[in-house]
Amino acid sequence: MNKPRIFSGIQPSGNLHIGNYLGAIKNWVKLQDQYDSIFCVVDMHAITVPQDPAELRRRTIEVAKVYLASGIDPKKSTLFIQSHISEHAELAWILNTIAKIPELEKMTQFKDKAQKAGKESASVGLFDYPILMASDILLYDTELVPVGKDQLQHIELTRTLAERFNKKFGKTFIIPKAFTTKESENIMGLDDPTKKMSKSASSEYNYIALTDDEETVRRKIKKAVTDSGSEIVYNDSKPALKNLINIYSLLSEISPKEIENKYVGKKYSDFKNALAEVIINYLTPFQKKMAKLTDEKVLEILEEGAKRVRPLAQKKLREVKKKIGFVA
Ligand code: ATP
Ligand code: LTN
Repeated sequence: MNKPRIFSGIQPSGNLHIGNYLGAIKNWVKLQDQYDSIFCVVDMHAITVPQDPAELRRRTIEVAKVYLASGIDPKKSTLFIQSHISEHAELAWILNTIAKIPELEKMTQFKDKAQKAGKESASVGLFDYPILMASDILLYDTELVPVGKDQLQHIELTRTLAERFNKKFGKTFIIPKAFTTKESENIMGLDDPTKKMSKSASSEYNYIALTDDEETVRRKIKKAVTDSGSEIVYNDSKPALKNLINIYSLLSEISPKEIENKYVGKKYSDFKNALAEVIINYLTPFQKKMAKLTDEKVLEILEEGAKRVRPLAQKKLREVKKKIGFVA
């Protein structure tokens, strides 16, 4: 029996942080054994907000290195760069014609990012972003899409578009489902526990980047906001501490309850020092693995991945074009 397919991607639009790892990539590593897995570096999504060309190139390769150093195995999973497969953009154009403007207008991510860019300067690409994401997913007969919870609305729209197309033109697309776990719950910003940790945050004190060195990790954790009081407890009345305990727990596989017990009678500073060490213990071997990966090797893996997925994308797009009446 063929394994069911999963597809996911991350934008090369900033420094990847421990939220991206804990919320998304860590799950992918587990899933790749049971699923036919495709992981993409979505550079076409990244350019929906302005990007410096040299930085975009560097970050695209860096995201692929993060996938590999985190444990995505190119023998088990397929990795590629979105812009290497032009069918993504072509299918997006076709899906544009069945999507409705209000469906896109209500997307939370669009509203947030458009507001950040300034309503007048937000690009049409930013508005259309969820359609490109739907194309990524639907081109490959994806059954499950492992993502952080912030992406659920986009996956709901993908399902709506797939159902609408199937109804209008006959069964063509598999209706995908989102796959989230407890771990894909948002890791919050270190400077503001009410907002998710984000690579496009304005302050570097919002996140721990996967490339941060020891000194930076210690400095950022020391500065991380905490709640009033002095006890190390895990509950909703202390959201900043809860977030720090979550990070500790997910990186060390020690439960929040055990962490509470471990720090009874200790100070915030004791807990924070220990948390910095837990993060450093994860990042050090990870960064060593990343440093060993050469650009040439990574590009080879990405090229190989594109070769593997291209025939799948071409077949699906041919089917779509035929169904809508394009002359072959
Ligand atoms: P930006 O804030 O610039 O939009 P991002 O940091 O949210 O970027 P994405 O590329 O949008 O990163 O997300 C990549 C993956 O990481 C997605 O599956 C997303 O759900 C997950 N993710 C992003 N931020 C977090 C977070 N703070 N906690 C958990 N998962 C996250
Ligand atoms: N929108 C996603 C990135 C993304 C994606 C996808 C995720 C683009 N295409 C397809 C899953 C499947 C994000 O910003 N996290």
